Amino acid sequence: MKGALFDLDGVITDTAIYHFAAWCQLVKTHFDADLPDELEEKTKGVSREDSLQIILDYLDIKVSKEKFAALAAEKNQLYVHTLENLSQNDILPGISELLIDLKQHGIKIALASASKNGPFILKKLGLTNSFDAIADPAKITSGKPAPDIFLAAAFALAISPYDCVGIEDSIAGVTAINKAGSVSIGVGEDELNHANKRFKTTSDLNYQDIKKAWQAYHRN
Ligand code: B16
Ligand code: MG
Repeated sequence: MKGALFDLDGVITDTAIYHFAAWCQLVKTHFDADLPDELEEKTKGVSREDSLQIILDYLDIKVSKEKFAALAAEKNQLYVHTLENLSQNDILPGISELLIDLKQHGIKIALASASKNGPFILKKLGLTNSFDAIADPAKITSGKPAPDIFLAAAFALAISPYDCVGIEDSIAGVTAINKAGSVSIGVGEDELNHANKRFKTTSDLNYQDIKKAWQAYHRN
């Protein structure tokens, strides 16, 4: 194990509620509609544009290209506005310790988030220096569940994806790690049973158990 590829939302900090609140507000304003909770799970880890398409399909609404771009931009404004007070206090439990432990064991660390706000959020959390690389989601062809962002993150570390673990909280994200050929570490419930190893919460994540999971996978 040489590299650790981290998802952001749901693993490092919990911005999912802000994403979904912004989508709900957008849809209420423009279409006077409400979104069911299950759409939060369906848009987790999914790019801004793909999330908007999922929401429009659910509402059975078609919009022009221009309107689509304007809606995506407005959602982002609403979302970024809610991030204003984000700070070190918003780092999920166990993550700061894990990042330090990985570094002490010589493991390189990269961000593999679908979010174009990733660098801004890491800065707000005071974690920019903990990362050796940040994969740019604007430069990849296909979002999660495609493996592209995890492949880009491993490439940015100059490490083979086979020598990396990926840490994810979303269904699409775990699928993406598996397709990339890295060892998938899921953080969540049974919906992540396709992960090579699953932890219930970020507090349960630790270097020794992650390393064991990596070794067990490579023994098989
Ligand atoms: P943005 P992750 C994902 O982050 C979120 O889970 C998802 O809800 C969001 O649509 C996506 O980032 C894009 O974010 O609009 O900020 O570019 O889980 O991949 O870290
Ligand atoms: Mg996530």
